[in-house]
Amino acid sequence: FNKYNWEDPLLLESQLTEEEKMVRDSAHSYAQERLLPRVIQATRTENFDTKIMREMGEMGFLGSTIEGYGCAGVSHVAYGLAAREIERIDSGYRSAMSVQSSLVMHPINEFGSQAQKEKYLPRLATGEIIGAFGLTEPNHGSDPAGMETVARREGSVYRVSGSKMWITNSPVADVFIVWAKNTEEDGKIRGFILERGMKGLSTPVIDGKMALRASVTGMIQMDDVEVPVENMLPEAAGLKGPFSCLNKARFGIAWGVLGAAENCLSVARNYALDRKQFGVPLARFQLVQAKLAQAHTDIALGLQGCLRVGRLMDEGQLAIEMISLIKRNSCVKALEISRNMRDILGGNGIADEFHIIRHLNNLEVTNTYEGTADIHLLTLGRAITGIPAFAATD
Ligand code: TGC
Ligand code: FAD
Repeated sequence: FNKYNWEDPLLLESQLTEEEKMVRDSAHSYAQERLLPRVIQATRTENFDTKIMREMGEMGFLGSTIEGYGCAGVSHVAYGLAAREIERIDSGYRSAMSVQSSLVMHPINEFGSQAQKEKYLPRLATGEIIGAFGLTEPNHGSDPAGMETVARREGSVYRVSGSKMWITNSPVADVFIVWAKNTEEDGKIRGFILERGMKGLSTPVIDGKMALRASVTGMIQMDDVEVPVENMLPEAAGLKGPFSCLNKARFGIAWGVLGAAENCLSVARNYALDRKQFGVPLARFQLVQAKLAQAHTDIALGLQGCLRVGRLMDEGQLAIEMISLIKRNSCVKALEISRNMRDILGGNGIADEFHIIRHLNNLEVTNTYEGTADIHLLTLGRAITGIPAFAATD
């Protein structure tokens, strides 16, 4: 038998290509050298440094799976590995990368006109402009089909009215992918590209978040915003449009949160080896080892699941339920791991300098956004039974 390598228990490294390792290594160095020194202060002051978008652009992390338009054109596995390294520092930084890449650049690349691609993608890829994605509304989170935002055609423009809530990066964004019901033409949900400066558009900050404080979150309020017809995404009709963006972003979250969990495990392991109680290191106690071993197991198996789904995406073999399976599994397990690792640090577990409490709070959000853990359970339940159980009328 080979010697067990607890730092790479299922030999993930041997399953990656040279290009994937290169992307992972450069994301690791960037995150450790540039993001880690900023994160505690950013969290204390609830501040997102927009320079981070340009730095990520320089590193080739924005829209990295897209071919052309200045994008890197790497595999989905490479995208996942980068998300894991960024989220090892903070979920908020991975959110910024996810939204720009999967929720703004992907819909423009997938559903946009050639003119839209040429106008927006190169500047989004460098981080020169920042994007936001507006699906959730004050009255509609898990059920976006009920959205109240409307787009009414009037000659060469659409008039868009409504409000979007809990929108990552909206207060600092230059462009907004907004999903609205096109009430007067086909009644379908359509995507529109709005730009800062359009009359009737405002993006107030949502203050006082106790989680994801290094990320800025706000609303998108639209009061009869005049949007040129050429700003509608021509190839997206119905909920399939926004949902297919979510597949990509949820995939990145599934990888990312395991990076946060790995950081919690690493901090707790070092602490348990150093800290003595009853005359021995905490790591000597079976109950502490059990927590570490469970976390280690969940991370190892979770990463293998993410890798498998990434390979299937790259081979064009994805079923959407696979994303629900890994997004929910990773988020639920990472949250539980962060709670158990925080416990190992006792009182120090709530101090921000040890990082775990910040991850724990962030992982409450990752469990909620992009489909709550229970919504993903119901997606899997529907696949298993053939019976949708989302609404009382289903
Ligand atoms: P349902 O009837 O199931 O589907 C409607 C249409 O959409 C298609 N579809 C999908 N297409 C692609 N990918 C998917 N994952 C898809 N899921 C469904 C489906 O085939 C159907 O197409 P068609 O042609 O038949 O019309 O829809 P439903 O209304 O019953 O809803 C089902 C449910 C509850 C699972 C869904 O609404 C849902 O996922 N709700 C959760 C909402 C959510 O995830 N919101 C996320 C907002 S964005 C965000 O949180 C960003 S955080 C960013 C960050 O900071 O990182
Ligand atoms: P609700 O839908 O009201 O759900 C509340 C509870 O009810 C949950 O536990 C849920 O699981 C449960 N529930 C709901 N329906 C059912 C059901 N059928 N069966 C069983 N249980 C159910 N959205 C965007 O569009 N863009 C963004 O950039 C974005 N960024 C975000 C950033 C942050 C920090 C946060 C917190 C949220 C963000 N969101 C964003 C919104 C996010 O996607 C929603 O919060 C999420 O989809 C849940 O919607 P909700 O908050 O309205 O909760």
